[in-house]
Amino acid sequence: MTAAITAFIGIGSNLDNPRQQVADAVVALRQLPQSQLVAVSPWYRSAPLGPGDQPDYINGVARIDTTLQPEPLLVALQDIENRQGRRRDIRWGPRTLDLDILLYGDSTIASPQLTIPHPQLTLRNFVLFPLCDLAPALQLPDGTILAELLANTPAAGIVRVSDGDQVP
Ligand code: A4P
Ligand code: MG
Repeated sequence: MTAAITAFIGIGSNLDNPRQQVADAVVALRQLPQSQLVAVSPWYRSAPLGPGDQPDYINGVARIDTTLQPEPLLVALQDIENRQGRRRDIRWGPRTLDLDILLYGDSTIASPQLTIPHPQLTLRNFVLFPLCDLAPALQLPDGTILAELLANTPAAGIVRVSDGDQVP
């Protein structure tokens, strides 16, 4: 039997009732094959990073333990995005649901489909805050200590809007 890998999934939405979108995403993540949803961070409201005049985002992070390999995991996440009405037109544009693989165990991956750790992870407070809520002692594959990164990350533009969801 393959040992399960701990992966962290970034969740974001800024269209069509974002609070409901992220709640629906959690329900879908619970049903991922070969995986167990272990924890969901508090939700944060964050100012949009990217083009134009778009609504604020709701962001959070989920921890799963999975025996899916990274590529099938990406396909399963994109399937959830599509089922929640995701359209892909503008890079960094508004979206009903965005699910990014932030970390997959200690793996470092650079393929045409996948870059892990997620390249923007260290630059985005709306990722670092919920990730640190879930895994305060985490080190990135290159040895960076998450808590040190967070200590140097301004909380500008983000507000915590809930406690963590209960995962039975
Ligand atoms: N891809 C490569 N690596 C990964 C990974 N680790 N996880 C590829 C997921 N996908 C990965 O993604 C485009 C391609 O990235 C995928 O086909 C996959 O093969 P996409 O989700 O279709 O397109 P996108 O989301 O427009 O681009 P990207 O680069 O994923 O955008 P980001 O970085 O996800 O940024 N502001 C706030 N406040 N909160 C947000 O959540 N999100 C974005 C989107 C912009 N501004 C935001 C937020
Ligand atoms: Mg994405």
